[in-house]
Amino acid sequence: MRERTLTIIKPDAVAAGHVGAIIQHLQREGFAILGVKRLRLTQAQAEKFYEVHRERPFYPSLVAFMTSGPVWVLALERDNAVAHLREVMGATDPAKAAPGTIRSLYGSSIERNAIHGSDSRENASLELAFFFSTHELVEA
Ligand code: 3AN
Repeated sequence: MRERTLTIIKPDAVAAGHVGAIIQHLQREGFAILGVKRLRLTQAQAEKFYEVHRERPFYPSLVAFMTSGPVWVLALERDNAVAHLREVMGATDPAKAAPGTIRSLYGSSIERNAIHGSDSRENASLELAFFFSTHELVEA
């Protein structure tokens, strides 16, 4: 079933010049891009976005990293988009991510892992609404 999900190309991958390659990778995987924004997350936005991790020891460092430079936020659509993006991204730790996955190719540590992808359909809806209003999502 056709479904939407959200990805963030993180500051490490943006700074390293991997945005073009990552977008090409996603398009080759059949994702249509319904919306795109390049922005720098504020402290408040990053804290809210990663709210579920607030109690984790890596939270302050994660928020600092995610606000350290510009990110690209993309609204994506394809069949089974949420699960497929998770597959294409690879495991959280790039060292454990399957060969050929985006994190394996472009990530450098468990924190600086190149890309975010929504982990459920519910979170995809919440995360899409966090960054885009409905009229900003344009059908392919
Ligand atoms: P995923 O992004 O694979 O869904 P989550 O939701 O467990 O992984 O973690 C959110 C983000 O927090 C990761 N993308 C990564 O940047 C960071 N992170 C996760 N685990 C760690 C860790 N053990 N140490 C440092 N950063 C972490």
